Amino acid sequence: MTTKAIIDPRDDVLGRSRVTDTPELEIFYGELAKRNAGAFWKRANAIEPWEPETRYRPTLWRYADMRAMCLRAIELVKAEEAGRRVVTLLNDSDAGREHTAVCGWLFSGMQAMRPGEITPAHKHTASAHRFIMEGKGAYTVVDGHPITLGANDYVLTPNGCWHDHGVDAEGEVSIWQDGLDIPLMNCLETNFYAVYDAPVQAATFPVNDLPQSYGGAGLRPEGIAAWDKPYSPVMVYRWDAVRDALRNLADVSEGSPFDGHMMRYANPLTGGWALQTMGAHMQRLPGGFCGKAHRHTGNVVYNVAGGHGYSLIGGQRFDWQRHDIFCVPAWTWHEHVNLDPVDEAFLFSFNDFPVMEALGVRIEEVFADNDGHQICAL
Ligand code: GTQ
Ligand code: FE2
Repeated sequence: MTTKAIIDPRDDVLGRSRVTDTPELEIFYGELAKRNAGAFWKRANAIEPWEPETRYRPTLWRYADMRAMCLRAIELVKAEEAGRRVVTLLNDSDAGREHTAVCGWLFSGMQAMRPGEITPAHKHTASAHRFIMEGKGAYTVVDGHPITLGANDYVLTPNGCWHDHGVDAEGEVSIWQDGLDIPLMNCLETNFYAVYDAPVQAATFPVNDLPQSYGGAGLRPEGIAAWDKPYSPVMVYRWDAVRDALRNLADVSEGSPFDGHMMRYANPLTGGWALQTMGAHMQRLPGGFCGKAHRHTGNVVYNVAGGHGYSLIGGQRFDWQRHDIFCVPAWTWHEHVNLDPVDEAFLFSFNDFPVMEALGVRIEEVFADNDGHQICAL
């Protein structure tokens, strides 16, 4: 006879499964299994945890290390044969490998292109966005809108849009961090893919027409066709403008005790997220900033846009510097520290918060003990 072990003492209450298995029940479970059926009470406590139990681990990728891997990929595989020459970032756990997930239902990779190379035009149901880590002369074309890209720019490839990328022949090797919701789309079984009937799209609009129409100083263009798409018309958010906006905010605000000065890459027409399924932020940690800990539903993948410091994630310390990438899995305590006493640090991040919000499950908790700071395990 097997006895149901109550792992969590909180489970020994009415409303939780407390069934003691008997030989008759074991036979019954076998009978159910033959009928593609099961006993809910066998699984109830596991599939209804008291709080979210992520299978993902906080993970950090050093840019110095991963940049070398990107350069090796450039030597080893042709861009046109790879389709996209991307080194995927995989979580430091078994979780999500079957979905090529970095954390939760998010995908991330580092895309490397040499001058003169292109990524052939295609489209998919998955949405994409990218943070440009280095390079010169890089560009993307989104539904016929050409967009030039510089270091620390953030650019959108909304779901269903044709896109191709490239680097001008006179440019430099370019390395981008891509974020996509491929795992989510495959989980939902909604992922379609198509290739364009030519390697690159014809530019049907002037270069940078969308950011130059919609990206300005709280202004909205009149007298042109109304933007009727469910994503941001800005398409690219320029680093200089983002950095200046954060410094301006810092001049007049203390910022958040968790995140310092933080700005959402917003759809200026709605104030909401730029994409329907993924959001992004840039945050500024003032010199000496020592953030407090909180946790929330949703997954976040960070890219260090500048400065050096560390983050305590689930009690573990991760030191970071420019363009290191790290992730914070759902419902995991985290706090950020800028190790420079004077100079500001910047963290870019992308997340699945729009999904959490759309589903009514965006939940946050503040770390109350120890003056708001985790005890570091390392
Ligand atoms: O650049 O279109 O990292 O479709 C993964 C899938 C990049 C892209 C990725 C993609 C792309
Ligand atoms: Fe793509």
